[in-house]
Amino acid sequence: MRSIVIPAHNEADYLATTVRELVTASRASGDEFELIVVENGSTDGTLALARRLAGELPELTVRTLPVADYGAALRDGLLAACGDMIVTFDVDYYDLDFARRAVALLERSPRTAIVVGSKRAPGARDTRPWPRRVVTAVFTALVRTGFGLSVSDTHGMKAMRASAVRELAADCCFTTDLFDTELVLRAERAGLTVAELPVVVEERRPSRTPIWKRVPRTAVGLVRLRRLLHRPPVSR
Ligand SMILES: Nc1nc2c(ncn2[C@@H]2O[C@H](COP(=O)(O)OP(=O)(O)O)[C@@H](O)[C@H]2O)c(=O)[nH]1
Ligand SMILES: [Mg+2]
Repeated sequence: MRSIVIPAHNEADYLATTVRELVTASRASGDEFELIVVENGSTDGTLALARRLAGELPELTVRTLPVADYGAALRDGLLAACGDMIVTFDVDYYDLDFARRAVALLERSPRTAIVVGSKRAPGARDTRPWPRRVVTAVFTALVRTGFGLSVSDTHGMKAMRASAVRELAADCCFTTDLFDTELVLRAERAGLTVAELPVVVEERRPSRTPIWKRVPRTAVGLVRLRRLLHRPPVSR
């Protein structure tokens, strides 16, 4: 079975469209699937809406945590997922064709734990505004030089082998913006392969968190993550 995990925070305007589109397309594919929406800290009725949708759509499960935190929501969803393959999407950024290709890659390469949908791999097209592209480029460069990251991106859509990432996700200490990065680094340090596929990034709405807020928070987080993950990657 396949699980699709989507963190959701103040998504009353977009959630219903995304969920319905994903359920309709996944049903049409014929594969068994579940959709897990993990809400936390919303103030706009997202939770009530998600629960209403779950009443209509048997494949949808809604989970909720008290405090707004993207990484904590993603981690909760990964740990709750029942599928052997897990795909993570944003409410405003998803691509079922990426999911299909990434899961096929996981199925044919047993040592691969995670496939990242890379905004920076050759062949990718990132339509976000240039300041966000620059932040992504600098962030990835720092993680590649500072942590030995092998892929060209850690944020955004991913497909994962549940048996490989469950324990790693449970071990992750960082939530908010750095959960994805810690998870990918932990997979590499466990000697697992992290692969990437280029994606086209077309967000359905502009970013809601200004970069001037995100950059200092992420910089401090990276220093703390460096201290936590001081061991070098297992050589392959
Ligand atoms: N559960 C949860 N989800 C969040 C939180 N912040 C963002 N998200 C979700 O994470 C995804 C990406 O968020 P978005 O605001 O589009 O971030 P950006 O595109 O990186 O600026 C969306 O599905 C959001 O609803 C949060 O605090 N908690
Ligand atoms: Mg977004």
